[in-house]
Amino acid sequence: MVKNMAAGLALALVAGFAQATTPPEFVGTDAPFASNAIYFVMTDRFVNGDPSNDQRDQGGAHPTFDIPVPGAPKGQSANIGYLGGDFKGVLDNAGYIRGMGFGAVWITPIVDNPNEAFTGGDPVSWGSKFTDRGKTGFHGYWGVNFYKLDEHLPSKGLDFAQFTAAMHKDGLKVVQDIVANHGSPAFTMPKAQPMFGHIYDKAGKLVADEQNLPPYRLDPVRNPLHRFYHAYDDLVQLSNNDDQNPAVLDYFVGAYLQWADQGADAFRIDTISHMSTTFWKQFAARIRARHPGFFMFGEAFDYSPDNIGQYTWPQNGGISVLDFPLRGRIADVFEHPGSDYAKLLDRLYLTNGPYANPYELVTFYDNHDMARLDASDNGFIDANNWLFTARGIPAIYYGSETGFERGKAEHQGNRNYYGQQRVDAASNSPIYQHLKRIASLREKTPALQRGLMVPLRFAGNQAAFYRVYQKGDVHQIALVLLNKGDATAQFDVSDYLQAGRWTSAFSGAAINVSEGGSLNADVAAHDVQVYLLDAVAKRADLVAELTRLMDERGHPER
Ligand SMILES: [Ca+2]
Ligand SMILES: [Ca+2]
Ligand SMILES: [Ca+2]
Repeated sequence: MVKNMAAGLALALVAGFAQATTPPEFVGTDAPFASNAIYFVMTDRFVNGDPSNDQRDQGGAHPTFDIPVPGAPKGQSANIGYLGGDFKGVLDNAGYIRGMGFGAVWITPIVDNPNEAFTGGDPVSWGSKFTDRGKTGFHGYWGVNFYKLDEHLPSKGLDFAQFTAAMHKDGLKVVQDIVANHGSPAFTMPKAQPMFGHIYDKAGKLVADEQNLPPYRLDPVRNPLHRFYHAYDDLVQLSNNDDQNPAVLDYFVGAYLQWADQGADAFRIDTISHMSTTFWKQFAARIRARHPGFFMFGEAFDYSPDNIGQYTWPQNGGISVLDFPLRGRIADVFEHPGSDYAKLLDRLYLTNGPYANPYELVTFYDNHDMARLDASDNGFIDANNWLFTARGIPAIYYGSETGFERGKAEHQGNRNYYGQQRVDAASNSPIYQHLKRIASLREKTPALQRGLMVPLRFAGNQAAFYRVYQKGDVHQIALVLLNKGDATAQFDVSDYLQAGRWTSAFSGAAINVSEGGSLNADVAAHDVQVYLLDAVAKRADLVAELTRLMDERGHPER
């Protein structure tokens, strides 16, 4: 009897010991890439680091350099020619980007684009949409040879592999923007132009040619050069790659493996919804067979979570997406003072939502394909304070750190040249100063990068939530308090509040919270405060809520 009791006691001790040393895991995502915030540059429009690759005389009768958009109002401008930005311009500013608190740079497509301005399509005018006549491939999205670098980007001693190696040395990952749905504009030219509508293989051999024919006139059955394309159109005059053709899949897997082998760390996939999930599943599997865990996120330009969630599911390739549904609400909230933070809450989908994992979505407020955020400096500051503390991986479009060309759409200045002078002056901008502060905090705070999110209060100008990351040696509870109002806000938090010594992430000041106590804090106008408790979650209702969030994180069928 005594012996049995001793055995029972020993078992209880073992169980107690195991419980004490291995607390449950509370993790939004473990994808290593989610630790990085992303700075997105349109390479040609960031900084011209090497004038010798500008190709200023390119194009003959259809020159490609510096083509202003006609019809600009006085004092404004936009441009559809190349303006000189290149790998060297990005690398020269790696310290600037890293210093702001970013861990990755997303660059526009690097592959060879046509060497003339396009003569078909509809003419580009001030503010026009879906117009390409007179435009060049400065943006990179008009691929012709997906195995070859465009001549505007590299410098001597700085090809893509050398670029990624140098960026890595400076602490930055490289997100490569990839396209598989389409090539270049392929029809409606008054006279067929070289390269447009063509696709070349690694050896430089022509493998596809639209021959300036309208898609319905293509003959994929008899003409091998038409087989790459669907015989129907998709996006404006762009060739429409046939996602059912195994040769198309092989071509793009081969091309993008080549660039991954040369050091790309992640892919942003253009126009993902214009190809089948069958294609993407095979594509992702073949990339990850050689590069396990390779992070990818797609652009499905669609504000319906029902439509875009499917790409994230494992059966469709497990590719994350840009968070368009949340982006719509972010613009609503931060472009309009007096708006309600509650608008953001129902686009987070923290449990049983449409996404395999909402913590892996790439969050943003604007990009090159829509009007830039039309907000005041305070609106940008508030938007950044939100993006860098809420769930997801923040992506900031170049120039947003100074409110560059705010409110402007494509062909109105959205993609204008930023340049070294603006980079050098950026630290004078209050947007930059606040962005650097919150991005640098996210960079050193695992809970803000990858922790579960526990909403507390989203109302009017105030939002309060926890982020909790608990795994292995890391156990961190962050309390985020956001105020987008014009006056100081007082927060009094007691829900799920664990007792202990909390510290202000910015000032380091300590606040002791007793059992059942509350945390009172003032947050200045258009500001954020973050309080950290480096402790295992042990308050019972907090643990219960974190367990529920963990169990129900993401799509129920994932
Ligand atoms: Ca250049
Ligand atoms: Ca070219
Ligand atoms: Ca398509």
